[in-house]
Amino acid sequence: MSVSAEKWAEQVRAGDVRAMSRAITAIENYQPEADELLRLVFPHTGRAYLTGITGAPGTGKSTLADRLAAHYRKQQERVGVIAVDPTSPYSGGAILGDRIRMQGHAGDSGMFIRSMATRGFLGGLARATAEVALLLDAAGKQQVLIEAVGVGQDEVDIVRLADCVVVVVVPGMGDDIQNMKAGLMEIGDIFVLNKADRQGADRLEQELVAMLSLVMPRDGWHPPVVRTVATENKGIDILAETIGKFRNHFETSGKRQRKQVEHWKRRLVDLLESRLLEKALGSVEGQKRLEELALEVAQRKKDPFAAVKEILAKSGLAN
Ligand SMILES: Nc1nc2c(ncn2[C@@H]2O[C@H](COP(=O)(O)OP(=O)(O)O)[C@@H](O)[C@H]2O)c(=O)[nH]1
Ligand SMILES: [Mg+2]
Repeated sequence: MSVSAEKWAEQVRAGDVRAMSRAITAIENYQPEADELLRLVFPHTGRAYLTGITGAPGTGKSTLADRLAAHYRKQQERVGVIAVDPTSPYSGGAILGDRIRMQGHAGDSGMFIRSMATRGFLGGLARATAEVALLLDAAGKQQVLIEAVGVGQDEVDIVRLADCVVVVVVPGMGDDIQNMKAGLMEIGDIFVLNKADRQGADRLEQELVAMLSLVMPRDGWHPPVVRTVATENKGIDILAETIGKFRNHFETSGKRQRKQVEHWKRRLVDLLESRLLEKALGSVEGQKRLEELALEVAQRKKDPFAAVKEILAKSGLAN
């Protein structure tokens, strides 16, 4: 490492793009210095507002995130965007696909866009995303947008770390509501009916509203439906306003703190789990011993409880 962790943390806090990129790579690769960096910047976090944007591929999440980001920038808010969607047109702040869409943000120092690799993550994608969000928070980004395809548990975990979860649906995707994952229905704080320029928008809205009326309001909040045409920048201001309302609702009712405590409880358990695993099986011999024990258990030479007991004893974790 060419600079000290302290210097690095300072650069991150100043929003230095190279320092941030290096930090994100360190997080992605689970490098020990990432922990040290996060430890140093942690006291300077807790100010960013995290909005998760999820929905099926092609519903317009990237377009919405992009437009929402532009909206916040117009209000002089600093924005960070994390795209956990392999098909997203962002790449490390550069544009891969849709040039026109991102052109407006190129060279804007108040905006940081990062697309995360989605494969082969140690400790899970949700962990890496949460840590990158912390980093953006430390760098003074006031609005952090997290785009994730809403398909698997991993993605649900990703958006769960957000303060506000926006679920995007579009007309014309078969029996839309019926196909929608029950999990998505439950985690959505705000539903966006994007591509409202398309046929079937009215019907979908009716279905959505009917469905949402059956969902119990959470702490007095009824998830509203916002119609947008992201490509035409329509409805973005109302979406931003609705996110603001949600934020106010939870901040004034003190529920945000409770959510945060829940969040950190989960994160602490995750951390503990990975640290314990590291301690128990992190070494080369640990891995070898795991293989041997698994074989012995498979051959019924040993029972799994004895095997675990042995691992714990070896790593000094048993009393
Ligand atoms: N007609 C229409 N097309 C849209 C709208 N929003 C996004 N799209 C298009 O839908 C496609 C997928 O958008 P994208 O943002 O990449 O979706 P993602 O996969 O959910 O991130 C792109 O071709 C967009 O230009 C919209 O409101 N109306
Ligand atoms: Mg996308």
